This record gives sequence, C-alpha cells and structure tokens, in this order.
Amino acid sequence: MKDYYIKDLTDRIGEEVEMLGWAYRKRRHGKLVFIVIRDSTGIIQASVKRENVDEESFEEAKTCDIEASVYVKGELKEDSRAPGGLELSCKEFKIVSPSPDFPIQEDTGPEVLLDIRHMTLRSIDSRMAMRAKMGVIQGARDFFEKKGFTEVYAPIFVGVAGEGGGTLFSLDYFGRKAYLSQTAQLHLEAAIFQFENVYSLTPSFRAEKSRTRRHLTEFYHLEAEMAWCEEDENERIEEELVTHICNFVGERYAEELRHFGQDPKYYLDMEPKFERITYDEAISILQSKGVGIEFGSDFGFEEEKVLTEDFEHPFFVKNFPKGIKSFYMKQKGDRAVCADLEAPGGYGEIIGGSQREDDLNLLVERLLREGEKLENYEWYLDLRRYGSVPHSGFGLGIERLLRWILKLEHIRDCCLFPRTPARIYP
Ligand code: NSS
Repeated sequence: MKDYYIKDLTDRIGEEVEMLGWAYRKRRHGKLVFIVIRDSTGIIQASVKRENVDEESFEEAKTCDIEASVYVKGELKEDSRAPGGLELSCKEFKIVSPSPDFPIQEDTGPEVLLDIRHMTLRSIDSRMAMRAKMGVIQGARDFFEKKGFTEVYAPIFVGVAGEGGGTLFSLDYFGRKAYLSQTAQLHLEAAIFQFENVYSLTPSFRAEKSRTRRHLTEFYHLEAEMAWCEEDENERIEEELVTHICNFVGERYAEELRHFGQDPKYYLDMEPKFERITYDEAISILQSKGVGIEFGSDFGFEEEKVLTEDFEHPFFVKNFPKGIKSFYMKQKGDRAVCADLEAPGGYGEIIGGSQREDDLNLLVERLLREGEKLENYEWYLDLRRYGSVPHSGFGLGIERLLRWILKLEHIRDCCLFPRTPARIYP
C-alpha cells in the first residue's frame, strides 16, 4: 500500500515525493509532457520536461496511454495554473502497466458506458457518488448506534414473500422453492422479541418490470423495527434518521456534495420536522395538477414525480387505503396505519413504513384472502402467539436516498454495478 495519497500532498510542498496512480489526462508541448495523475483521493498534474529526466522516462511519458498505471518521482510545487493548484515536477516517470486503446472516449454513449461499467467506475463522478453512498451508510449506523439499536443480519434466501408475489425472484433451493429476500422485515419482527429495537442493512431483490429512473432489481435496504412502538413514533424515528444522515453527509462529505452542485448548507441545516399530508390530500394535489388519478389507486413513478415537485423538504404521506398496502400493516377503519416518506423535487418515495398488525386472527384472515399458504407463515404467526407487542418499522432504499441527496439523473448512478431488468453484465 502507499504511504501517502494525492490528498496528502498539500502537506509536502517543496519536498521530493513519489506517487503511484493512473494517467487521467495527457497533453504534450514539444519537450514538455503534462500528465494528470489520478488516485483514490484526487488528481495531481505531473510535468515531465525533457531536460529534467532521463531519456527512458521522457519516452514513457510521451507514449503513456490514458488509464495506464504509473509511478512518478519529483518535486512538489505550488502552481496556480495546475488543476488543484499543485504540480509535480518529475525527475522520474515510469509506466507500471500500459492501457492501450482505453475503451472510454469523449463521445462514448450511455449504454456502452454501462456495458463497460468495470471501466466507467474509474470516473471522478463515480468515485464521488460511491463515497457519498458510504457517507449515507456511516450516517445511518451512527444514528442507530446513538439510539441504542442492535444491528442484526437477516437472511437473503427466504421461503415467503414479504412484499407480495409480483416482484419475487424465485430459485431452486435443493428441490424446494425459495426466493431472494424483498425485505428483512418479517425476520426483524422476530428479532425485536430479543433486542427490542433493531436495524439491518441487507440487499433486497425485486423483479420489478418497471424500467424507471428509480427502480433497481437489487438495492441496499436499510430497515428498522421497534417493539412497543406505534406509528407516530415510527415516523419520528424516520425523520430523525433522514435528518441525521443529511447532517452527517453535509458535514463530512461536503466535497462530494459540491461535486454534484449541491450546497452542503441545505443538508447541514435540515431539521427533523417533516410535513405530513394525508393520502386524500395527496390525491387532491395530483388532481389539481391535472393527473388523472382516482381515489384508491397507488402512486407510481409519474404520480410521485408530480406530487413531490413543489416541496422543498421530505414529507410524509399518511393513511393510505388498506387495499393498496401490505397484509402485515395494522388497519384502522378502511385505512392502513402507515406512511411513506417522499423526497422533494420529483424524486419520490424513499421510505415505506407502518405499524404492524399484532392480532393473530386478522393476519390469518388476510393471508388466506391473498391466497397464501399458512404453513409457510407459521413461524411469523408464532410472533403473535407468544408475547405479541405493538410494534412498527420501516425500510429505506439507500440508493433512492442517495439519488435525491446528489440529484442524480438515474438510480443506477448510485451503484458500483447496477442491476436492472436489462443488466446483469458486468
Ligand atoms: O416496499 S417498501 O416500500 N417497504 C418494504 O419493503 C417494507 N417491508 C420495509 C419495512 O418496513 N421494513 O420498500 C421500502 C423502500 C422504498 O421506500 C424504496 O426506498 C426502496 O425500499 N425500494 C427500492 N429501491 C430501489 N429499487 C427498487 N426496486 C425498490 N423497491 C423498494
């Protein structure tokens, strides 16, 4: 490993330094070659002057390909003309490994960029987005740790649908039918009887046919479940969590935010007091904006885009009709005791949460009505047979939240190797 990285060079002005990295840009003016070198922390311009280096170094610099891995040694100087304000005046330049005909050019189209995602992830955009993603997850863990939650690890091979059969990936599990988990929720509900307040970060899988800018077939799902907790308190935890993550990213990942044109101040100033509107109010807003939606329908991608476009901060939509929500939600009259958290500016849903049905008979009735085999859910029903408690929880899509924070065009830009219906390679 390296002893220091490009970001550490500001402490070494005037010294002789060595650096390993990749050739990011190259320009040549006669006996002078400028090579911008990239590493995991930033970029630095190296100047290779014929008179300062031996013939071999100059030859290597002249023929160096974009994305070749390189070694440089030289003196570090301040230079306001260089990107980042520093320049390394080379005494030695070596190619570690060449990169002939690197497949990304100025005019490479978006589909090809995705086909060669293993190369595209070397871009600065990609580095900034992936680091901000780490920031979101660090902020979330920091929050739950401060709140005294226990982190648990739920299975990915499961035997039942948590979120309806329509988006299940099924597989052969030694002759039995199994699925890739859509949610850790049902298993977290079991865990609260030991740990009371739990959270997990687990990949979730959805065979979503909808090809939108906010659907993945595999995403990182941050879920929490709390014993002795009703829906109002559930929403308070959600708004505190999202605020904490935003404050955390605003403080520690300001460079990443600025890279995407986002002002860290917005995130630093966020307060955990999100507006709440009802499903009925949401329908009125949509109808007043000319969307042809009827009471009783769920919101799709297009509806959420219109619904959220004029809001400045995240907000909750509450009291959905029970018919469009999951079997496990507690109900009150014809409504589910639940809320979705919507990101403003057209970005749409980032959290789905609810109070859970704690009545055994009501759960059995709903599972039968949905055509489910009770034997598959016996373990889940046991949770209502033995010391059932009022409880609530929610699930947050990490990439959905990140897409909104960075204002990225497509959710796939939030993944190192995005998985969508059309894409399993690379
Ligand atoms: O289906 S959810 O609304 N709710 C659940 O899965 C609950 N069982 C979670 C829980 O209470 N423990 O999904 C939760 C969130 C949703 O708001 C999105 O942010 C994200 O998961 N989500 C997705 N992100 C990316 N791609 C897809 N396809 C996707 N589906 C859900």
